[in-house]
Amino acid sequence: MVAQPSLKVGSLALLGKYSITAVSNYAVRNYSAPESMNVSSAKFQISAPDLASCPVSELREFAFIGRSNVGKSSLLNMLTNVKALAKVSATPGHTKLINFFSVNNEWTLVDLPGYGYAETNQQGRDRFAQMILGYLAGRENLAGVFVLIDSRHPPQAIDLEFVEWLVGESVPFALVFSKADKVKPALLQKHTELFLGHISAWCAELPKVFSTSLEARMGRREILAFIKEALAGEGSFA
Ligand SMILES: Nc1nc2c(ncn2[C@@H]2O[C@H](COP(=O)(O)OP(=O)(O)O)[C@@H](O)[C@H]2O)c(=O)[nH]1
Ligand SMILES: [Mg+2]
Repeated sequence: MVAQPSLKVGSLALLGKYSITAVSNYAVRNYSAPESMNVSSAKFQISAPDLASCPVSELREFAFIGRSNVGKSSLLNMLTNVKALAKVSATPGHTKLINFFSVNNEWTLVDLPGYGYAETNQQGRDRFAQMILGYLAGRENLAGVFVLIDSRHPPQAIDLEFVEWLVGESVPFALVFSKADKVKPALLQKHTELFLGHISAWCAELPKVFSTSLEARMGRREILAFIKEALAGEGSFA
């Protein structure tokens, strides 16, 4: 039974609900694990327009999502070492679909369309929300979702709204603060803490937090190690 998404991602109705002045002092610890994972292959499998069309699979899935321009394609390239991966995902026609990639023939990477898209009409917005939220709430082999957040900005309503929905649906998630090279460490820390401060109101346990940057391939090892751990039945995506 697929839970009906209750939230319209992309709706700006909740803008203003989240004040960014509520600073909480959460200890921000970047997840780190000694053992990472070799990515030996990453192959495009299929695109699906909705949950019902997703391929039947027993392999565990790890989904990636974030607003357009947050650095998702760059991160997927970095994680898999396959440039064509993001190319497929960015091909017109694929950008609004759920894209599946098989990694090491062992797990599945899922590239979800960005939320907050400027859909032209309500019908488009509804279809879009239905696709993403339907997948996230209803996909049985989904291990968890990595939510990309642009490090340069204080918490944005659309990201908070999305995370609040994930918590409400009990979808395991981790946060990935992207473009970390674009901000000073203190500001990265501040933006991360502000974000965690907001979501701590809804989460019993705070999610894993990663910081990534194309420079020096920062965050790659940690994210792959986290996935490896989940595949071994450990950690918050187990
Ligand atoms: N400085 C910096 N720029 C980045 C990083 N990741 C992505 N970008 C840039 O941000 C822009 C959007 O990246 P892209 O991966 O296409 O974002 P997407 O729309 O979320 O797939 C591109 O110009 C990238 O080169 C990063 O870690 N550091
Ligand atoms: Mg992209």
